[in-house]
Amino acid sequence: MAQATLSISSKNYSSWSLRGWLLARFSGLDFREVVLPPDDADARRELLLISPSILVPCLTHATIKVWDTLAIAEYLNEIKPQSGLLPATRAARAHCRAVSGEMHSGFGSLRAALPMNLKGDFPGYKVWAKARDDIERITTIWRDCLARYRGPFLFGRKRCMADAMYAPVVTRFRTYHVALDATCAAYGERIMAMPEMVAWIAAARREPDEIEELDMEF
Ligand SMILES: N[C@@H](CCC(=O)N[C@@H](CS)C(=O)NCC(=O)O)C(=O)O
Repeated sequence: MAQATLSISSKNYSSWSLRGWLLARFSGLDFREVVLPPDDADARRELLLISPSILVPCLTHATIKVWDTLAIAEYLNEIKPQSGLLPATRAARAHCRAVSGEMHSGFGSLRAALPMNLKGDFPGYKVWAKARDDIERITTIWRDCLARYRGPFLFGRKRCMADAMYAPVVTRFRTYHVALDATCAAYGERIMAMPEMVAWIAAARREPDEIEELDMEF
């Protein structure tokens, strides 16, 4: 039986849950997922007991509890150093941490304007200027990484922390029909084709429909 549990919430709406879950899957950790319904007051009380920040994802590994996605990524890298969550060279690791940090602490305009909604499909969606600046920066990061480390993933052959961090951006670009250059579009296809993403999206589609108050930054 899995020694670890990962608490997450809506697979359709919760981008941080997706990131934490992908990180755990990329690491190869044997874990059980605990899905807390985000619109249920009892579940929120349960979350309060599980996660000190009252936010998901939260990883419990034996007696150790880790919350906040970047902390989870670093913890997983520590317990599964061969999994490639961070690249092999110090310079690439520094770069990977920097672009992962940018996603973790930034791109607020993009997150507010284009919330993750895997079941949504909004052709012709008007993207406001500040969110367009975020899109410009994100696609510059992707192009730079793919050129420097030669793909197919951001830091080369293995999926890493940065790919998990940007996966919900890939889905947002599809949901809101954001036009991309060929390099970024191909990267997006690659992320969407990962078996982990296919499984997550299938589960999101099985979730009950619209939780209206979650049709916002989440
Ligand atoms: N900085 C946090 C952000 C986590 C976060 O915002 N999680 C949202 C879901 S995507 C949440 O738990 N919301 C709980 C709630 O609103 O009840 C991280 O990196 O994990």
